[in-house]
Amino acid sequence: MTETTHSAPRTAREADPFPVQGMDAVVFAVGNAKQAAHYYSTAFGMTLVAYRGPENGYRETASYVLESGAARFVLTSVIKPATEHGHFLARHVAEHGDGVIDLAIEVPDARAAYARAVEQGARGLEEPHEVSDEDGTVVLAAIATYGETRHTLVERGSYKGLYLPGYVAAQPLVPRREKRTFQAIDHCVGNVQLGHMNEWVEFYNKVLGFTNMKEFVGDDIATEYSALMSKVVADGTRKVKFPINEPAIAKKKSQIDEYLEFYGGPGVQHIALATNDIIHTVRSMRDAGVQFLDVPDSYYDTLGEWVGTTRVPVDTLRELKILADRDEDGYLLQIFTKPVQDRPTVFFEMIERHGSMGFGKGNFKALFEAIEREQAKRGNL
Ligand code: TYF
Ligand code: FE
Repeated sequence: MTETTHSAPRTAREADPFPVQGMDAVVFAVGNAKQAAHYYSTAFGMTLVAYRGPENGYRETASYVLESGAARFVLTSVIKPATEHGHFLARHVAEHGDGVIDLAIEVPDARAAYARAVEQGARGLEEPHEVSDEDGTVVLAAIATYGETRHTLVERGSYKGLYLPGYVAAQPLVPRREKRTFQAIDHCVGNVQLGHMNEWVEFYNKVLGFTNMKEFVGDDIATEYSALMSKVVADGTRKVKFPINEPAIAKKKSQIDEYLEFYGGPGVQHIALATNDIIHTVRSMRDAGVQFLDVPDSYYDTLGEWVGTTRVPVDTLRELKILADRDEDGYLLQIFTKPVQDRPTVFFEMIERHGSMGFGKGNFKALFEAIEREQAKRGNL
């Protein structure tokens, strides 16, 4: 049901044209960063570590830096627009609602990365420049990607600060959890307009030297039940993975069209967060009031037959509505939140991988039917 192409990860001996160290941060522009910081602390178990705002001389914006293991979120709100950036943030939130403005990537050499990206056709947004404080120097540059989203290229070198120059240490908003809810960013998914998926896949191929992963949603699934097409690009080490979706014309209105309509254009659809204990993750998030997509009982009646045994008994998966999938490399457990703001736009996935490098293609039918039930409730199907 999905087609297979072969593009294995690069071996160490092959030079990577665009070496990356991993995701640096997911930066959100939101209407109320103070309250969002509280939500990601209490509901996602993240820890506030740094802050920048009026109290330390930045009167235009407030930014909260939260971490969970290697994952970093930055939540930014405009307080009173003064510069071009402040006006951009204000307009971004007005047009798109809460959303992701930046998928920042850590690179060993931001100048080289920027030069190569622009030479390969990327639109430059910020020329490489140094920012410094008493903890050292960071080199930043930025390029545009789909919609109004950007990739800031962050070269940390030996910088010792908590995030970036200008940020000060902040105390956690709630007591630190005994155990993290999640450990890392697994993948970040973009939604683009009908007919543009391949353009953006080629953009990542050419500009960032990313290669296509074998899993994708082709025409067959698109017309049968998903109403979307999807391909995945990743860096040479597979640390940064970016699936790109576009709507497909099917019997029903595509969930991607719903997103594009309510976000007001292309943008980040979901962030997948890696956990090593999805049972703990889902229990603690559900206890804190996070809502997940519902999965019908019938899914679990046949699950054991095709997925085999996993770390978690089927009854527990059923109780928590966790999905499971298996491929030639292993298996994965995953679950999807409902959209986390009133607009049916950004949501999260929690994923526990055991060998599988896939994205849960065995679950696409059950998942897309669950999303469609939510679309129908909103009157958008
Ligand atoms: O990232 C993925 O590919 C999976 C599956 O609208 C998926 O999480 C794909 C499209 C979509 C929701 C989930
Ligand atoms: Fe995903």
